[in-house]
Amino acid sequence: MLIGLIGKANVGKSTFFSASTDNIVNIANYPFTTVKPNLGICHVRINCVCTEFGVKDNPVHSICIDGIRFIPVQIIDVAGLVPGAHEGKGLGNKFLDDARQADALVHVVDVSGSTDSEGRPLTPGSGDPIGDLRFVEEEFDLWLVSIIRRDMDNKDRESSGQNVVQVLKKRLSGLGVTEAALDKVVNKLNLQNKKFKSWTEQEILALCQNIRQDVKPVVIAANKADVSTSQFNLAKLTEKYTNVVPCASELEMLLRKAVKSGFIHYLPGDSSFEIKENAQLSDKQKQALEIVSNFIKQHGSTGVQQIINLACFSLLEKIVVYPVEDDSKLSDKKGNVLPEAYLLNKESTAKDLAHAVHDELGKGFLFAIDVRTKRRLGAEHILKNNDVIKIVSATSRK
Ligand SMILES: Nc1nc2c(ncn2[C@@H]2O[C@H](COP(=O)(O)OP(=O)(O)OP(=O)(O)O)[C@@H](O)[C@H]2O)c(=O)[nH]1
Ligand SMILES: [Mg+2]
Repeated sequence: MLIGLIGKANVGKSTFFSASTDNIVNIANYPFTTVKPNLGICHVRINCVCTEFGVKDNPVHSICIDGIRFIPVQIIDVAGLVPGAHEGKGLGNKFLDDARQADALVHVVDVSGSTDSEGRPLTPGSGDPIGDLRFVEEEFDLWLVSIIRRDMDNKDRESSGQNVVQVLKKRLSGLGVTEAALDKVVNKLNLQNKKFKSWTEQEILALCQNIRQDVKPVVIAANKADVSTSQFNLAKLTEKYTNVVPCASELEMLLRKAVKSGFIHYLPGDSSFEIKENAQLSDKQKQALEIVSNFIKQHGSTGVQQIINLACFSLLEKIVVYPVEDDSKLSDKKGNVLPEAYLLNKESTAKDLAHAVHDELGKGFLFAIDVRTKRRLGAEHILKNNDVIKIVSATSRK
């Protein structure tokens, strides 16, 4: 699973990236700090089944702390957009190619209104977050248009005899656009029988807008919500858009630094933190933590973890499944208890899980066992969230 961070220049995309990955990248209060994409690993947070089973787990790829499991997910931070990016303004929009594989997007907005449309610093409150959001959506659509238009003249003549969906599928490969999704959009716009060559600009744009909405689900990270000018814009944003989460990436980054320095007890996504008794804090550090504490009290969290979880579980509707090899010890062959937690698509089957673990395991799939009920499950059995599953296969993992 890949999350793509997009947005206007200088809104806090790289701060969100750093806060969610512990991977500190260039951050500065001017546009185009990020030129090359940053790819990293963030985590979704869930309640682990180790608590229910009363076992001490030792995960191999995820992390479990006191019954809270963090499952890795990829995240990519790209350069910021400005109006006219499709005409080459700012850094253009070609860099969105780096985020084309994203399953879900986090659209970062400066909800405090402290930047103009090109990302230059402004007096807080004077910017226009809704206007920013709209132009970024438009630039994203125009980037999709450019993909469709790429080599249209030469390639389309050859392919003009083909079904429209086939032509588009080829063009949009690598964007995660399925044939079914394309079919739906083309039919909705009533374009299924129209020769692709004769589509108008308006029709191509409408197609791209619909593809964006259907194929690239979005969470809006209303960032810099710690700035006092945010309240008004936040209310306007939530009125007009769904999936808006107030967020203060900078504060999350500060908390993670405080954890690393051994000053506080805090897990990403917690609704509070505790200063350790022996922490030697300067007045400045105490003040900074006080600001974070007030923000968390008001909003329930810094918003960063909530956004990642929302992308994974609400937008992409993933479920978590724990495969084990030994159903009495809940372990793998090496004795690691609840070693893996897989994020699978809703409606995934027992055989899909086997393939996700290892292709060989999937090929030789015989049956699976639901560890809770001891029931035998067939290949097509649909898994549910939090299932713990043993797979029995003719071909085991080497
Ligand atoms: N108050 C406040 N400032 C923030 C927050 N997040 C980021 N900033 C500030 O916003 C400015 C821009 O942050 P970046 O993370 O570099 O923004 P970006 O969107 O990656 O910028 P480009 O790469 O230039 O497009 C920096 O001065 C950050 O310190 C936040 O949650 N609150
Ligand atoms: Mg950046």
